[in-house]
Amino acid sequence: MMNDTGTHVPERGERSKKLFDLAKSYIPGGVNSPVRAFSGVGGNPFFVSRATGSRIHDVDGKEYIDYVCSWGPLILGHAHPEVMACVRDQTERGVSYGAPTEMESTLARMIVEALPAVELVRMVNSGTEATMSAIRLARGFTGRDIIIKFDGCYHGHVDHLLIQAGSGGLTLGVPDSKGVPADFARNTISLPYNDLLAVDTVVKNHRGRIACIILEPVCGNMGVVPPREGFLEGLREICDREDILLVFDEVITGFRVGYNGAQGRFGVVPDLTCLGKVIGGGFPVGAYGGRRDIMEQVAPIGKVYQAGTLSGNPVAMRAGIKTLEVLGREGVYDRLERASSTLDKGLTAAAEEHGVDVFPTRVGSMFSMFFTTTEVRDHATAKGSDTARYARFFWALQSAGVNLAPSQFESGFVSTAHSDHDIEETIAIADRAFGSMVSGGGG
Ligand code: KE4
Repeated sequence: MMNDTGTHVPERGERSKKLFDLAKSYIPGGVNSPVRAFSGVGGNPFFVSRATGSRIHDVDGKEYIDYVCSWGPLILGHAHPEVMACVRDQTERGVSYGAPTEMESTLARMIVEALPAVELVRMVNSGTEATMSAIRLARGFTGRDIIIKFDGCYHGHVDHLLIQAGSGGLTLGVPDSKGVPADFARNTISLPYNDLLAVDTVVKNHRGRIACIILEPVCGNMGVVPPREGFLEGLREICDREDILLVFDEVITGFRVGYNGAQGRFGVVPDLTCLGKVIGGGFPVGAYGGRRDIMEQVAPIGKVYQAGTLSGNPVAMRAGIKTLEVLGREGVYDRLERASSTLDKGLTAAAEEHGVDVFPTRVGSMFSMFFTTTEVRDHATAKGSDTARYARFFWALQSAGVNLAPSQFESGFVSTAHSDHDIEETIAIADRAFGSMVSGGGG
């Protein structure tokens, strides 16, 4: 069948089709998170039966090499045996207590020891909770209301962060989701990523009123867009000069681009850090942490309230602890880097050989490939890429058993479970896909 961008979309298996119809009877769009509905590439999702290592299997018996990895958490691959053993052991001891456990301190200590910016950390249940709480804390600590974010950075579905910049990004933002009162947008300014001049201009226009600047230090939500040379350092200088808090949303990059996060990789220390995904090893965990003097403003010792029934959940803590333990072993990130670099170079070479214009981006084991001839450095240039060609590439790989992110504006992830054979097979499949895109006129 053809989707509305003229891309050939292979028929889904019968069981996935039936399950999608059933899901749509009870769940909005049939999914519990919009991006899973495949609207980014036009077509329907497969339904999963199981997954292990680098492979995910759908209910119709098809197997895929998986580069979504649950949108980042599964840096060790699906159902890592050591993580699963810890989870099984914990479930025998009870799955939630509503009272403190040593495990929470163990994971907190591991995070504090790994991330230069973090002296105290609070566990929550998602990345959204982490960023929402960090913003509240920044406002409570500074007594200021305005926040600066960047177009294309996604920080979860917090009302005041679902904001698209007004024209030029120098005006106050307007909501880009229904249900967000205009008043909530009044204190959010969204600017072009990698544009220090725009930040400096806005900061001077609103001197003394800006609580924080929040960003993904490597953006993963417009495809992968790395910080340009000096961007992170420049933000640090502006924040120091203006007493603004610098907040790194490391929900994706935390323990992904290195054991010390983006803050360790780029050597820029924020005041607050938001975490999620990898630190839960596939279970619902988020966290926010930072300078002790700031974090001590959080209830019960401070006046900034935040709470959560399942925060610090024992099962999730055990999964997170084991995940970070495995990541902390000698050579793990070197292996991830080698595999990710081989994939990146192989895909790029295959595209070039077939004369397909691509702009590949990668930081560590998070990667994307834009179909464009221009450098992608922010939301505008990312949106200017050819998303219809991405969709054709996506479906060519999906048909051949490779599961990429079903949207140009997401990241792909390599895990420690991706073998050399997986990488070679992916490159060979992509080579054929590029060839068909050219010969089929879709080039
Ligand atoms: P969650 O509330 O989805 O756990 O985390 C929100 C969040 C915060 N910050 C960053 C940088 C994020 O990438 C996310 C969530 N990421 C998306 C995909 N890029 C999750 C996938 C989905 O929405 O289903």
